Amino acid sequence: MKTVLNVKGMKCGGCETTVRETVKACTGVTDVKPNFKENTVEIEYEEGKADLVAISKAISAKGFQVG
Ligand SMILES: [Cu+2]
Repeated sequence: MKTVLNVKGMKCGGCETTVRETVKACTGVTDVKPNFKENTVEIEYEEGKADLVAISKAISAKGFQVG
């Protein structure tokens, strides 16, 4: 499964790395592609294993705005 979240607050490649590592640490996530210029985070995940609400909360906890 693949989804794209709108994430505001990423300003550079370092922010992308923070988001990538944060999301990759979540259960069921197989790939993460953040794009700070477009304010998007593409997430590939295993359906039934990944919890998108938990992923969104993890991103928010790092200081970015999801939604
Ligand atoms: Cu940054």
